[in-house]
Amino acid sequence: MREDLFLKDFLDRGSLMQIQFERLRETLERVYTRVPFYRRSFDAAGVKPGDLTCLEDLAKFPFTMKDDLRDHYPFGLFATELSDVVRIHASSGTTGKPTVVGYTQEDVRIWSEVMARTFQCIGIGPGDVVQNAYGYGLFTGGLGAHYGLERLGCTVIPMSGGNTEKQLLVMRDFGVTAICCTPSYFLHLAEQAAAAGTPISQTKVKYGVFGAEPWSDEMRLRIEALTGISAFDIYGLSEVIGPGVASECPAKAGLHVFEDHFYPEIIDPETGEVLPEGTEGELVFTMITKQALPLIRYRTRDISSLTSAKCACGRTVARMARVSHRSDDMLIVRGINLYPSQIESLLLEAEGTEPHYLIVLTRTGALDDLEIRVEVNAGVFSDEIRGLEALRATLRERVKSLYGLSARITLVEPGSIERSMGKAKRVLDLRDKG
Ligand code: DLL
Repeated sequence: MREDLFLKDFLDRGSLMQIQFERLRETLERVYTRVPFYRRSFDAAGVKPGDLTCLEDLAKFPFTMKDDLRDHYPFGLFATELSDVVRIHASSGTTGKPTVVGYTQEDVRIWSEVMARTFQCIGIGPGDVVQNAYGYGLFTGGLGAHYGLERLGCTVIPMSGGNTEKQLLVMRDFGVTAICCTPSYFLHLAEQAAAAGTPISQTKVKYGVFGAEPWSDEMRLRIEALTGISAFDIYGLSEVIGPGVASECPAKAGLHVFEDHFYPEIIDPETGEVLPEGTEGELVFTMITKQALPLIRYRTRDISSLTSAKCACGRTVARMARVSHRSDDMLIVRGINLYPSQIESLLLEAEGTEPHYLIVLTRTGALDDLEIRVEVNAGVFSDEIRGLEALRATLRERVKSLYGLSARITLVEPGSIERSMGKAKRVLDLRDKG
């Protein structure tokens, strides 16, 4: 029989919304009395916690931005005493100080619960041997997945990231059935395993639990074809809790949001207006059970959409579309907007390419130059010049027809683009320095 914990994903929407409303009202009261920043921001917006009479009223409340966390670095937005905080994590931004988050004992319990629900949603359970190759440390991936796996009763191997040879040894010798890491690191593991003559398809690994970075459907197909595993997308961010915000199920038709803890909205990133279901926009979360750091209407910058239609798996919680990009990872090249994820799909649709690429932006005078470096498989690479030239021309044309931009396509040897143990780096923007 399914444990009570998991029944939470199958509640009727009316009961779920009642739970959300009660938790939300309590949270608004709590932050208003305990966090000076929220008292000021609610007062400035002319709203009081009591103004929430239905879930939609949340739209009257102000947003929280990443800068608000930075401005109150490190613990200024905590709603509990530091002595009640049992864990600190942080995510390193691209610039400056890290974003610091904290958890009470109860927050850690909830985090373990939502991560257990994540794995259960995928089909992982007791009896599975899970290699956890998300980084342990300030990054939330390692410990978040670890606690969820133990809560569920799986056998967890706390590998952390890196040390590829040992990862492959453990995978084989310990009979690993599921692995957790970034999709880009898994690709690296798969390539190294194949090169060593012991491909992952010959191990017991069935499930890949991948997240922490954007990855396309084409990337999923490549991973599955290469290794024979089933690849699942999981989503989360430190500010909300870490991993455990949303997860795919075997239907792979969007990610189930654990809505009894995280209330999602989609807004227009320009106007801040709440958008109707099914419309693409920026994801915003309000944490309705967090104790140490409950953020109200936190703007993630991640672009997605929501549906509350029941899933084929029977779950009734809302689903978010896979996050293919962030509102702030858009590249503007000669005035044209492009996203690394679109380039990834375009490259991987072509035959002969490998799922490793780097977008390099430079500037000559006033003009931006776009170079796309992509690895090609060994067959193509050793092919006659004519074959390479034809692939280069195909890719150049595809970029041209999609964006109207001329890109320099550089086909490089397999294995020559730097691999990452965690989040992959896809863009090298040298324009400001040049
Ligand atoms: O990456 C938490 C996590 C760990 C999620 C392990 C999944 C697995 P941060 O380091 O704070 O937290 O980065 C959060 O990563 O706002 C997204 O932009 C991106 N991201 C996370 N998961 C996905 C995903 C962790 N499945 C930021 N698809 C988020 C696309 C993702 N982007």
